Amino acid sequence: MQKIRNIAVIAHVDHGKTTIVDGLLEQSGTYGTHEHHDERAMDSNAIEKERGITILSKNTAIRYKDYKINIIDTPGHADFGGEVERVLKMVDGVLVLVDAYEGVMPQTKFVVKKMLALGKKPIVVINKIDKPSADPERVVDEMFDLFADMGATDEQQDFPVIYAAARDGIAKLNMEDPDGNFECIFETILKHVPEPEGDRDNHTQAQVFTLDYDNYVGKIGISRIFNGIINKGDNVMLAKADGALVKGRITKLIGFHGLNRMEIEQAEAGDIVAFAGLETVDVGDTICDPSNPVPLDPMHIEEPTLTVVFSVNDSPLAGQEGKHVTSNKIKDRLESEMQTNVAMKLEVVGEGKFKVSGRGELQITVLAENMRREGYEFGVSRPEVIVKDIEGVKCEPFEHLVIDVPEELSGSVIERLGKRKAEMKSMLPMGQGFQRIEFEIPARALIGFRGQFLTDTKGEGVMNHSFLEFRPYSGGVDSRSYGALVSMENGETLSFSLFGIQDRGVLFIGPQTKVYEGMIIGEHSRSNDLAVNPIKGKAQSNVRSSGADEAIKLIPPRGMSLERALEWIEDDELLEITPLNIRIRKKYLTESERKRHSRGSK
Ligand SMILES: Nc1nc2c(ncn2[C@@H]2O[C@H](COP(=O)(O)OP(=O)(O)OP(=O)(O)O)[C@@H](O)[C@H]2O)c(=O)[nH]1
Ligand SMILES: [Mg+2]
Repeated sequence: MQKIRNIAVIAHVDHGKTTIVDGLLEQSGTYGTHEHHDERAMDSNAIEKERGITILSKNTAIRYKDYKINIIDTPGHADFGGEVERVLKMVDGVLVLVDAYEGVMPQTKFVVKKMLALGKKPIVVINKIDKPSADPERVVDEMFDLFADMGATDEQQDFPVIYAAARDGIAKLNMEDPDGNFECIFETILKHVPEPEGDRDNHTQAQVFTLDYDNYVGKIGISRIFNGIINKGDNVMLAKADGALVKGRITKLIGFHGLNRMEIEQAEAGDIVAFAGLETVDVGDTICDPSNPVPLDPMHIEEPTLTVVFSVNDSPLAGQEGKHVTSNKIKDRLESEMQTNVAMKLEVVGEGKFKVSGRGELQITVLAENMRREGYEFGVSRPEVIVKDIEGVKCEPFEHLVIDVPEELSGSVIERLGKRKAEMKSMLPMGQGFQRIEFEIPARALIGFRGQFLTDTKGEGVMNHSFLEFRPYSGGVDSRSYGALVSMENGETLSFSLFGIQDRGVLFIGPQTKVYEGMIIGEHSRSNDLAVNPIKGKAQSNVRSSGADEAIKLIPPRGMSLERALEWIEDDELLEITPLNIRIRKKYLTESERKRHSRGSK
C-alpha cells in the first residue's frame, strides 16, 4: 500500500486557506525548480484570480518524505458551504485555519460544526500571526470554546495547534518559538491525521465529490477510492443516488501532482483520483465492482435558499452587444451549468424565462459573470428567498450575521437591522474602537443590506453571514428606502442634462451613455421614482455663452457592479446584463404601463 494522508483545508473566507496550500506545495518541493506559478495558484479560474476568492474546491497532491498527501482546498464563502461538507467526507483529517485577529467567524462555526459531526480529526492553524493586531492566544481560546460548544469528542477537543504566517511561509508549534518553516505542519499531518481506512484487496468502492468537464473527454468525476483498485479501461458499475445501477467503462484515469494532472494506469484504496468515461456520473455516485456493487452512503446536498429569474433580454438595446442572445442559447448554457454545479437548480418557468436557484447572491453573480464573459446577454430579476412548507408551517431561510463596526456607529446599525427584523445575539468589544455584534436575521432582510451598511459605516464596517436554518416566516421587511431616477427618453446622455438631474439623487451613469425609456440611471433621494430626461440638450440661443459648458461639473457616477446592482433592484426592476454593460431597468418601460400594472397589483 502507498503511504497516503488525505486532508481538507477549511476556514472562514480569506483566512488564508489557498495561501497555506501554496506554501505546502512550495515547501514540499512539489513545484519543479523551473515551474512558473502564480501566487495562490490553486485559485486557477479567472474570476477566482480577480476577486481573490476560492469558488470551487480543488485538490492537489504533494510528496513529503515517502508520503503522498492529498490536499483539498475549499471555498470559505458561505454561498459555497455545501461543497465543504462533501469534501469533508473524502478526507481523514482537516486543517482548520483561523485568522489570529478576526478569530471565530460565521463560516468558521459552520465548517467546524460539519467537521466535528463527521468525526474528523482537526489540526487548528492560527494564521496571520504577523498582523500587528493579532491576538493568537485569545483566538486559541475562542476555538477551544467553539469546539466545546459544538460537542467535540475528547479526542477532537485535544487538537494540536500550529501558529502560522502562511503568506511568509512561517509556522511554529508555540508562539514563543523562533519562526520556523512548514516542516512542523507536515509532521503534524503525518502524526495526527489517521491513515486512510479500506483495503486494495476489497471490492472497489469510490465516491465522486466533484465534477469537472473537458471538451475532449466529457464529464470527469473526481473521487476518493475507499476500497479496491481502479485501472484504466476497467468495466465498472455506477451506483446512483436513486438506487439505479449503470454499467460503464473508465476510459481515462487521472492522477494529481502539484498543479498538474496526468494520465495514470492504476490507483488504489486511500487515494484521490479523477476519471472519465461515465457520462451520467453525478456527485455522490459510487463506482463499484460490477461483481459486487455496494454503494456508499449518499451525500447530503444543500438545498438552495435563493432564486432569480434569468430571461431573454427584451430591452430596446437587446441583441447589440451579446453573441448569444436567444432563449435556446441561454437554456443550453444554464443546463450545462447544472451538469457540474450540484448546488444549483434550474426550472423553466415560461417563454424565455428560467428560474435559477442557488445558495446565495455570490453564487448567482458568479454564474452571471461567467456567462457575460462568454458572450451571453440576458436579464436577471431581483433575488428572492425560497419559502417552503415544513410540517404545515410557512418557513424561510435565516442567517447568522456578524458585523464589526466602529463603536460610535453601532447604535445606528443596530437600529437599521432592527427594522429588518434582526435579533441581536451578542455584542463584544474587539479593540481599536470596534465592536462585534452578532444577529440572527431572515435571509430576505439581508438582500440589499450590504450597500446600505457600507454607506452607513463609510466603508469601515465588515459584515459576514452564513445560512443558519429554515424558520417560520417572519412577515414583511423593509425594502429599499429610495426610489429610482428613470429615463423618460431613448438616446444618449448629455452632461448638460445630467447636471440638472444630479441634485435629485445619485447617478449611476455618466455622459455619452446610451439610455432608453424605462432605464434606471440613478437613485432618487426620495422614496418615490422620478422620471427624468437625461438627453435633453441646452436650448439653442444666438448669444454665444462664454465657456458655460466648461462650468458643468458632474459628480462621478456610482459604479454599479453586478452584485451591487443585483442587491439594489426591486421586484418591478431587472438587470440587463451584456458582455459590455450592466444596465438597470424597470420591467415595464413606459410610465403608463407601470401605472397600469401597479394599479392592477393593488
Ligand atoms: N498578513 C497576512 N496575510 C495573509 C496571510 N496568509 C494569507 N494572507 C492574505 O489573506 C488574503 C486571503 O488569502 P487566501 O489564501 O486567498 O484566503 P482563503 O482562505 O483561501 O480565501 P477564500 O478561498 O476566498 O475563502 C490574501 O490577501 C493573502 O495574501 C498571513 O499569514 N498574513
Ligand atoms: Mg481560497
